[in-house]
Amino acid sequence: MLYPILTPSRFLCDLSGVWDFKLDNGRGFEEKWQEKPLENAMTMPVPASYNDLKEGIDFRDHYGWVFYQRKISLPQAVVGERVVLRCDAVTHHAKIYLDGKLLCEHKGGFLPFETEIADLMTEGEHLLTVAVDNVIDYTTLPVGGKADMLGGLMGGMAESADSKPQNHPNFDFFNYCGITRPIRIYTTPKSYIEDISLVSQVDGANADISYRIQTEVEHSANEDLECKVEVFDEKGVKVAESNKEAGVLHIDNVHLWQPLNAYLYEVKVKYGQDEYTLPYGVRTVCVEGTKFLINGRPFYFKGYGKHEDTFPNGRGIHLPMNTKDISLMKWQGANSLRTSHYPYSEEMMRLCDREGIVVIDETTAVGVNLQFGGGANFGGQKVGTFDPEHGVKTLEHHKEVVRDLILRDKNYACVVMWSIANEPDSAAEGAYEYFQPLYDLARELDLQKRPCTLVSVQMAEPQKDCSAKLSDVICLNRYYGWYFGGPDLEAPEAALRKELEYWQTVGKPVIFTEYGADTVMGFHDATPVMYTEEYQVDFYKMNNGVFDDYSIVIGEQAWNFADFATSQSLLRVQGNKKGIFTRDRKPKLAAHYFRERWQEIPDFDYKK
Ligand code: GCB
Repeated sequence: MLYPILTPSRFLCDLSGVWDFKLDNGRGFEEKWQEKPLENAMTMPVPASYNDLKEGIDFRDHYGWVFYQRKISLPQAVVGERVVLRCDAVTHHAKIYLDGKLLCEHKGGFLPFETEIADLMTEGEHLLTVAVDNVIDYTTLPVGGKADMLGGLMGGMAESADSKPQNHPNFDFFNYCGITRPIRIYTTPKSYIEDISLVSQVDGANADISYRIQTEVEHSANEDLECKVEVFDEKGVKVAESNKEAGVLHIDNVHLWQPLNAYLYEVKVKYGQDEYTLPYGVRTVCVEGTKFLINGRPFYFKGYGKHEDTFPNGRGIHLPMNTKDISLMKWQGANSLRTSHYPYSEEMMRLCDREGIVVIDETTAVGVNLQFGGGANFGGQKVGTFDPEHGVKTLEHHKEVVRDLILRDKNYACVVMWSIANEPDSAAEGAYEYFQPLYDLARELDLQKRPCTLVSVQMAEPQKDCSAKLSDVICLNRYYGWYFGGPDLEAPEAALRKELEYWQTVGKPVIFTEYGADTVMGFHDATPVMYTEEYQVDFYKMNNGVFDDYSIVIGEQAWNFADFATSQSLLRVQGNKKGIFTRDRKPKLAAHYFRERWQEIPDFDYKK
C-alpha cells in the first residue's frame, strides 16, 4: 500500500485538526449519532489518543465506542478524479460513515485502511463520522484478558461478576485509543498506480532492482497506458529507467543504504496520467550461520525496544518526538530499534529509512499468551493459550496483520526483519501449529525475503520454544537480575550464561530484544538497590558483560528507550519506569553508560 503523497497527478488533503467528539453512552448507534451533528460534543484533536486529553478516570478508562465528527467537502478541481479517504491508524476498531452511510469497517488499531468516496462527495458539505471502539478480547490483537496482566500477577484487578465492563490488557502498555494517526483524502487519476514492489540484488559495485508496478485501469480506458519507471540518485541524476510494468533496473556503481549512513534513490513511476515517487534504499540482508549480514557484513544491533508513547498525545503521532528520539539514539551510538509492540507510523518508518536506523518490524500480536499472571486470565484456572475451545481466537486476524504490515512496509530499506509476535506462549502445546502458517505467509509475501522471528518470553522453556525451529534469528526478552533473581546479580548471571550455552547448540544468531530494570529518575544510593539509577547501570553491566562473551549474541536492545504509560498496578509507578530516558526524554545514568559502551562497539564486525 502506497504512502499518500502530493504529486503532479495526486492531490492530498490532511484532515488533522480539532474535531467534534463524544463518548458513547451505550446508545450511540441506536440513536444514530452518525447521521447528524453530535449534540453537546466536546473538542478533540485528530490525530491523538483521546485518553489523556480530558480529566477523570471514567474518561481515561472509557470502555467501548467513541464518536468523532467533522464536515468535509471537495474542491471542484478534483471532480472526475478517484478520491480516497485513508486512515493511517484508528485504535482498535473503526466504522467510517459519510452522511450516516457506513463506508467501511476496520479491525486492528495500527495499520492503514482506505475507502473510495468520489461517488458520494457531491457538491457541498458532508458529515464524516468515525466511530472507534477500544475493546480488546481473545479475538483482537493486542489481546485483552479477563484480568489485567500485572493486576492478575499481584492477585488483584480480576473481573468480578458485578464489576463494570472494562478492558483488561494482556500486555504492559496503556490501552490508548482513538484516531491516533492522520486521516487524509487523496486523489488519483481513474487509471492509477496501485502499488510498487522493489527487491535489490547487489553484485560487487552494481545492483539490480527487480520491480513490479501494480496498476488499475479505468473500465472505460481501452488503450494501453504507458508505464515509465526512472531511478534518480540523491543529486537528481537519472541512473536507470524502463518502460515496462515489471522488470529489472540496473545501477552501476551503486550507493548502498547503510546503517547510520542512509542513501535513498528516488524511484519515479508514471502510469498514464498518474505519477508517484518512492524513496528507496538499496541494501541486502540475510542470515548466515550465526551472523546477521547487512550488505554482506556481520551487523551488531545496538538500541532499543520502544513505544509510541508521549504525554499528552498517548499513542498519537508525535513527529518532533520521533526526531528527538532518533537524535538521542544517535548521540548514544545506537543503530537500531524494534517497533515493539505494533507497527509504528509510516512517518516514523520513513524517518528511520532516511536516518539509517535499522528496524525490526513487529506486528500487533502482543498478549497471545494466557500464562501471564500465573494463568490468572481465567481466575487462576490454567487454560492453554492455543486450546481450540478456550484459547485465543486470533489466528485469522493475525494472518491479516502479517499481510497488511508487509504490504505497507515491504519497500523500506530500514526494515531488516519481521517480528511475528511479542512474547507469545511459544513453548505451549499448539504453538508450532499456530505460528508455522504465519511464518510461511510472511516468507511468501515478502519478496525481499527478510529474516523472520518471534520475540520469546522468559517463561517459555528454550528447549520447547517453537521459535528455535521457526525463526531465522532467536530474539529473547530476558530479565535476569530483575523479575528473575533481582536484586542479586550473581545467580542471574550464572543462569543467563547457562541459557546461552543452550542457544549455542541451536546454531542461530541471538538478539536480546528486551532486558531492563525499573528505575525512578532521581532515586540514588551508594549501595545500588533496586529502582535506583545505580542499580539500573549495574544490571546492564552484568548482562552486557555476558553478551560480550558469546559470539552468537549479535545484538542488544535495552527495554525501554523511555518510561511509558501502562495500566495501573502495584508494579507500575505511574507507568513502566524501565526507560533509559524519562518519558520527557531526560537521560538517566544508564543513558550515559550506554553512550560510552555503544560508541566503542562498531556497527559491523563486532563479534569474530
Ligand atoms: C516484557 C514485555 C514488555 C514489558 C516488559 C516489562 O517482557 O514484552 O511489553 O513492558 O516485559 O517491563 O515488564
